[in-house]
Amino acid sequence: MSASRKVFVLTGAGISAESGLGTFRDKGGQGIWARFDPMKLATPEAFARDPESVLAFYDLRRRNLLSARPNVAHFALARLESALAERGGSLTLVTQNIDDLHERAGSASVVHMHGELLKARCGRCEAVRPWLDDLSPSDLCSDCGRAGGLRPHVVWFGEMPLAMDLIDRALRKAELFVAIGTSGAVYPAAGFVAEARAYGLRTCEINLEAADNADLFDEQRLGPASATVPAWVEELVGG
Ligand code: BV8
Repeated sequence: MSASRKVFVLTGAGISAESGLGTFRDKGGQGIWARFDPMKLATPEAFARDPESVLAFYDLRRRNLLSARPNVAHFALARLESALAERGGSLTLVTQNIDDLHERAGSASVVHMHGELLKARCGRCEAVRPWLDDLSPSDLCSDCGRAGGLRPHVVWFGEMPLAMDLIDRALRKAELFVAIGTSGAVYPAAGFVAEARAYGLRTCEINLEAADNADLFDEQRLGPASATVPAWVEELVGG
């Protein structure tokens, strides 16, 4: 792996678990989706039906995020980004996470394929603006001045993920595909490893426990991201 200079990394909730942000489907049944029904809170239909409950759900997660801090796994990926650039290589960092911990750890280029919790989007004029406070149906859009259209700038189930063309182009150009802290349960992200294999990339899974699509990876490194990710980055660009 150490020869690889064009690296594609996909992260999931597992990389933010040690920053105190819940994962969705952890075995202990304490994941977010064990406590909240995604089909009642993370779909456009749910938002149309009951905007208050949906917005309250994201208010809770936004407050949690504002009191969270990036961990050593986030910092290791920021280091990898600059180290590869110094070597004429490149890192494409795609995350399913809606938190901003990669950016707070110093990653300059992060592709949020499922959106960003600290931004709001107006359903009327499509404007996207930073939003750090709770969000309510009576809040006015600062662009079109209308109320009732603002929603978290996140991708709900049944909605098209963001930057899919960019992601496909980067997958075709990369030499190594690494999935970190993701269970491989949600598509199209869970399908990237198969695409990577089809394009001839080496594939590696870094996870606490084997993902649903673990058999599609050439290599596996199991353990908490705080241990596995810095060690992997050191191996790739250290010394
Ligand atoms: C779409 C934002 C059309 C909002 C999210 C094909 C087959 C079956 C179903 C489908 C299919 N194609 C589409 C679907 C439907 C659906 C889907 O996949 N359903 C699933 C449930 C079966 N997909 C969609 O609706 C997508 N849209 O398909 O549009 C289309 C089709 C083709 C091309 C383009 C468009 C939209 C999906 C996005 C939904 N929004 N998030 C919000 O956050 O509220 S998804 C959300 O859940 C996350 O973003 C993430 O994607 C997913 C959670 O997964 P993970 O991040 O992997 O987290 P999880 O808890 O599951 O796992 C954590 C992992 O970490 C575990 O492996 C654990 O072992 C590990 N871990 C834990 N602690 C640590 C650790 N690892 C290391 N260290 C630790 N300390």
